[in-house]
Amino acid sequence: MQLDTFFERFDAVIQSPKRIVLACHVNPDGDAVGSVLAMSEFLSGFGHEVKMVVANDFPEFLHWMPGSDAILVFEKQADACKQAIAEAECIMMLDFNNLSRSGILHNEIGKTRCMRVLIDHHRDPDEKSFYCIYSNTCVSSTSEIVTEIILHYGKALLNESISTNLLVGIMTDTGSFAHSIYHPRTFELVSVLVEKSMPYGYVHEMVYDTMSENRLRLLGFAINNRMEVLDEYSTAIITLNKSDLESFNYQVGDTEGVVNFPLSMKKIKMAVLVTERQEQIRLSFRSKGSFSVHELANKYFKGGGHTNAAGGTLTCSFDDAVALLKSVLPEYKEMLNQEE
Ligand SMILES: [Mn+2]
Repeated sequence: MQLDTFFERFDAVIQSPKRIVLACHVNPDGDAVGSVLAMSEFLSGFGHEVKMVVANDFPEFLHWMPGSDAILVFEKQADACKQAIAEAECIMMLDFNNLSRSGILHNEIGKTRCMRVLIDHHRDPDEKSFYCIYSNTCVSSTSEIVTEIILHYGKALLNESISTNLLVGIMTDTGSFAHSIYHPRTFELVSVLVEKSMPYGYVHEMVYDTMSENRLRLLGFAINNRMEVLDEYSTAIITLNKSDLESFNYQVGDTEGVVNFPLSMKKIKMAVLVTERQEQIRLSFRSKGSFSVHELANKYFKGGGHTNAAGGTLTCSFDDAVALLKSVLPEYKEMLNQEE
């Protein structure tokens, strides 16, 4: 959808007060939570009655984010979430490209017939299901898009809490400005946000320097004891099963970022983290350069995302998931070993 069409339709949506529900992908990360919180406050300023709904809880290191207390978590507050979704006159989905990525919310949102808006930066958005779409895969984060949308309505609307939440979204989706930055505009937007946000050092510390001892030791264990380097495929795989996670008293968010560490080796082009969760196996993929983990995650692991970062889930056993991953590597051998 062209930008002017988006704003024409988005304008029509926000002109008169409505009951709006904001939702994001399952296992919400900093960008999902940041963009939802910022959009919620922005829309509330136009007189809308806004409810934020997520499938499951988000990591502890995001719980300080301004306004996050108001987020309804389906796993804990199913009735309130169902009611909010059923009563919504408009549902806006941020930081995800397909209803199927909304986890347990999928069924509830699928039942509704109200207007749907999509704001996202993942590949292959499901365009059919949305009336109004702002999808750009060449930006760092959904929070970057939300910053552009709010700036369209005026810089004065960026107050301290909105700016802080958007800054967290961009900061976390770029690994603290290390990757996924495709143009200088990202830094221009960050500069605008930092002018209004809580002090930059405070925000960074709240996100990155609030780990528990267990979480840091789990990272050390993962790299020392559970990382397999497959030189033949320029790939490193970290596998953490249920008992590994339990022995470090795993909390939501504790494996966040673990997958990025193997990529810091020069010889590694792709890193994969496989974790055993309640009823499923979760895979996180990261890559350097032109190798697309989106394609791989999409083809074999019921997932996708971005060229250099993607996720997937399987419902098989942990060992089968690891075996499947290893079995598909030969197909990508040439691409993984290509000089950039
Ligand atoms: Mn994102």
